[in-house]
Amino acid sequence: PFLINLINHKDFLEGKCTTRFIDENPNLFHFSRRRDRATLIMRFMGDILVNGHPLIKEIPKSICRRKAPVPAADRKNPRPKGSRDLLLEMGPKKFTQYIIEEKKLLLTDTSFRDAHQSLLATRMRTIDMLMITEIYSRNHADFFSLEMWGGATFDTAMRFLMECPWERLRFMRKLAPNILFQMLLRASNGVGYTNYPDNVVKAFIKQSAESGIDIFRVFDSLNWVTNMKVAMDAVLETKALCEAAICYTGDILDSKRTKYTLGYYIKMAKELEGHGAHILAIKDMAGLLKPYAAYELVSALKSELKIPIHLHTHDTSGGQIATLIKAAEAGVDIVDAAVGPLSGLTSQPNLNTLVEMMRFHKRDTGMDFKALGLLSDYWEVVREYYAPFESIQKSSTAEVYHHEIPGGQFTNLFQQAHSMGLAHRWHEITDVYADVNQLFGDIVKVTPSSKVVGDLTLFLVTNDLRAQDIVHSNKEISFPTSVIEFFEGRLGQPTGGFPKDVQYRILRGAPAFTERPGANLPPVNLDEIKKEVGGRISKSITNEELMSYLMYPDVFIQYAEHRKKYDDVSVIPTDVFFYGLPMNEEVALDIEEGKTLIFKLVAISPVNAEGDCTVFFELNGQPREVVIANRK
Ligand code: 3PY
Ligand code: ZN
Repeated sequence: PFLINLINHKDFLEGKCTTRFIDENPNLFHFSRRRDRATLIMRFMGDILVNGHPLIKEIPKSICRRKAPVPAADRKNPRPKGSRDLLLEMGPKKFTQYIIEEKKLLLTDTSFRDAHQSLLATRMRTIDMLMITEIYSRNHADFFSLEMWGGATFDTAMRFLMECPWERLRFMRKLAPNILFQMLLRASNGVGYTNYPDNVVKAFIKQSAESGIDIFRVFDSLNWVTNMKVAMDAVLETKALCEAAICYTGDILDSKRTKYTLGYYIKMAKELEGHGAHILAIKDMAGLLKPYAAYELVSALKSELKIPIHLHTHDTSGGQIATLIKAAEAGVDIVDAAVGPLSGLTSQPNLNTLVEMMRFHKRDTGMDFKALGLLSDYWEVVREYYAPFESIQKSSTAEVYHHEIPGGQFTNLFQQAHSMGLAHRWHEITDVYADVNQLFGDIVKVTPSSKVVGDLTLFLVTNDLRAQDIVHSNKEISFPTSVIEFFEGRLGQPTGGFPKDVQYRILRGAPAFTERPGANLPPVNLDEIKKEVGGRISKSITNEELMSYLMYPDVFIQYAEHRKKYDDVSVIPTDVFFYGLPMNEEVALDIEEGKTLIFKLVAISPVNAEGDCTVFFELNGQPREVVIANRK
């Protein structure tokens, strides 16, 4: 088998091997039998039936197993021309000019990313996205963009869903080549929670653009422009659009809040434009930008900048559609919204409603009511699959103006609190969150700075401490690592600096950085790590997988082991993935083009003396069984 592996190796065939070839290719020694993918996937499905899915603590009373209705589309004719076709045709400069001249209010649909990040703890799976992507491309080529990648989706895809984020991107790209794909990038924090070395950030961006991203929304969690430049420069080296963000916090209309004023935002926006941004984003991650403030901010930005403006908000207060409308009146070019069933509360405002509210106005989006309704019908059913991940929040709330928790953090923080047995203390948690923000000197709160505030909040609540106790008591406290690192300056510098007394207390007088964190991180040897990881998982890895490893080393290894053990579980429909296949029912899995596996569940044996169950299936009509250790 070694020889067969060797003579089939691409580099060997091309005569490119050196004397180190064998050392550099550990996979040559990987003489695996031809993997029987069906058996591996069957093992996963058997495990779910016997032990349940580890993410599902409580099976919902009624499990939704309805197929989400996919609208009809004309698949015979070429796809309509979309925003991506225009960008490729015109290039960034002309394209942004076209945006500015366009009268219509342009729309980004966040359903594939922020909407489920904010409502369903980012648990939406690739299969539910792929089923509808082509419909977007054929029936909805009038969207400005689909926000469908980045933020927390990268981490959760591997950590919880056991699927590859890059495959999601590439498969969606294939199905919708005509609409712009947009991602959220945390500047030097990539799609992670910490600053990465500059060469990692650059390599990640280059790979993301090659794999299909057209617009990078780049933001820094402390609005520290110094920390955004490496990422912005790297985007500007690709053919993609660089959309740089000002993160909005506070209230520009409140004259008592003197840190985050209109002048502060204008100054930052001009700096970003000066650094080459193609588009400016107003990233209102918690939904604090009130309608009249939006009117002032957008009007001022429109008169000060030459680049288009793209507004993002969250509807936690219930009033943010008014913000979008006032922003449209002030001339905002593009706004984010989510299709009805994935909108509202901590997600974006309702896209279908916004379209109707703008109907017959001079900035009418021109989008079709019925076609959008059909998208809603699809997402409505999909949301039901994820019932266990819904947050407790049933209604919109003005409380957000007090706690300022970003929409994308809200459900995650709640899930965390829930798993720590603190769900019943949720309102206390949101109060402490607001206190911790004040303790930190009123910072911009967005991933990862918001995670630091969240970590300290949960720490204080579990230890029955108050934010004020930190400075005023001499008690020995072992703070969460993220809090120590934040005060060490590892995420960067907050506006106005760190409060000195709090910093002294948390670092116990140890010194902190004041320069850009990435400037102190040595570059990573990408080739060496690639080989090392290949050795660890006995399989050579792609550049995309290398990026996954660099962002999340342990999570990637755990995901890769899972994939080796169970193959690609992303092909399993969501109801079967989370809740198991019902008895005597069939499921068809398309494991690759032209290859379908049809599984039917026939029986599950009682637990035997060894603690195992046997699960009996029919696979494409043939009896198959799998023995599963009962861990319950
Ligand atoms: C993220 O970084 O994931 C966000 O959604 C920030 O708002
Ligand atoms: Zn958001």
